[in-house]
Amino acid sequence: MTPTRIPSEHAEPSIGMVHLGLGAFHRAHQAVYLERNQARHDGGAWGLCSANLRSNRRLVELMRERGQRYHVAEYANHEQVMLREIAAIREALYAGPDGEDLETLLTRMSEPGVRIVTLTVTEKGYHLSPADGHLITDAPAIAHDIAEPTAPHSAPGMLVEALARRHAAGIPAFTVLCCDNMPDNGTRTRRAVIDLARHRDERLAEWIADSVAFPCSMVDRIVPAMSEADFERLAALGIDDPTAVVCEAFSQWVVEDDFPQGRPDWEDDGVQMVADVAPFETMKLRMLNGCHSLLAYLGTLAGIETVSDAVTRHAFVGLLRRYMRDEAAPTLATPADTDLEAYADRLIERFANDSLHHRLQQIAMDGSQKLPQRWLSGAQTRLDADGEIGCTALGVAAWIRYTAGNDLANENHPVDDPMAETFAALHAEHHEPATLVTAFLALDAIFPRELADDARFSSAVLHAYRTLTERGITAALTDLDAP
Ligand code: CS2
Repeated sequence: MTPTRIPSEHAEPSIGMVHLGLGAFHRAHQAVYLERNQARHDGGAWGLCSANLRSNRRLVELMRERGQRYHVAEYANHEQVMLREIAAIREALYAGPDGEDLETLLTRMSEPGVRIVTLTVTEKGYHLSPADGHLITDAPAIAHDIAEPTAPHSAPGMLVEALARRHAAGIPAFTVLCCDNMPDNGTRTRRAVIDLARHRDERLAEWIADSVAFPCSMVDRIVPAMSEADFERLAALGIDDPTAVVCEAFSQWVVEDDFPQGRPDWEDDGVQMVADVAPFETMKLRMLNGCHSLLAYLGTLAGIETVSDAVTRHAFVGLLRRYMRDEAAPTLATPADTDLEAYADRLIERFANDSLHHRLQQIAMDGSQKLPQRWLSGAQTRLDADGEIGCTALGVAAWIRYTAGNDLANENHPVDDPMAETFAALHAEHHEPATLVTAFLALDAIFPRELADDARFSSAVLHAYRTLTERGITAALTDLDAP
């Protein structure tokens, strides 16, 4: 295979944007759009300062050693790969409690030249209740930031402190652009920041409410965590880069156009700038991420390791198609010009990309934070219309079984979730499917009351749970077809 190579040759941009959450997704998504922008402007005003807040200090060190130049390998399939060199990140920081860069990060966020702060800190990084979006003030990082607001630990805390400094210095606020997979992600981020600011100073909270824009956005690109095998594959292509990222060729970014302090001319880099992101966001969360989570829990229970392995099985593809057609698509106010059938076909193709080795366990993590927007709000809409919810109920049953920490053949897997201890306690306490399912559905941080109390939903989950655990996955899938 001969990869196509795109080197980075532009001049150094000045820093105009700070990013919180320097993970693989940021490097393979936002930074790639900005690389294009900087190539067109030979540098320009929108260089990135990107920080890790709590984890992966080593990555930051490695990036610095390499002057923040790294590679993104975009695989269309295993014959077609594009190797991009990215130099969009001017500065990499580690702002964790044991790091020395927190002050540098806050200083950067307070500079007048920084006009946008973007975030990919994952759903749990906002410390909002997944079910209703209120700020969890007793989460340790938030409790810390309420007590010690000038040396924050959480992403909302960093935003509040930086905005407080700008306010005090008379510097206009930056725009906050959330790039995590949450519904109304800008509105949710706004809530986290304003609620937290209120604990500190009501006037600051009001200033934020009046003067900070929190546009919503939808991000889409499949970027698996890197494995040793990925690095070896890249070495065979001549790329010896411990900070490289592998991803799919597909990429989409839809952004609400609300940037009072200015923004890059992103529309010329392939970003869709729109007035309302919600139809795009809901479609992507329920269709793509909803399917991902179905595969993650059912596939892991069946001992399958990756997304592409799972979709070699007809029964799984059948489940995804049925879920998208009968349970997700009917709930969507589709963006103009969207053909949902073609969108669904394209998703199945993307899942089948076997160059990605996208591990189901990676998707399965943090289910408590993901289920509401991927499955539960859609299920409620379906029930309101007397529609189908069988695939979603099977997904919820599989997730409950998954949180026991082993698969249907009793092979163990880690349960990586902020609520993992609660799940373990429920499994230890309840051995009867009926009481176990009832106890899980009573977790109101995840399940809205109306849905949990709907007998159509709870009995479908219980039925699916019994079938899955007593008769296996094939029976549970076949059972969906039963009248
Ligand atoms: C995945 C997403 O890990 C997960 O939960 O569903 O990261 C998914 O790969 C991206 O949202 C694709 O855009």
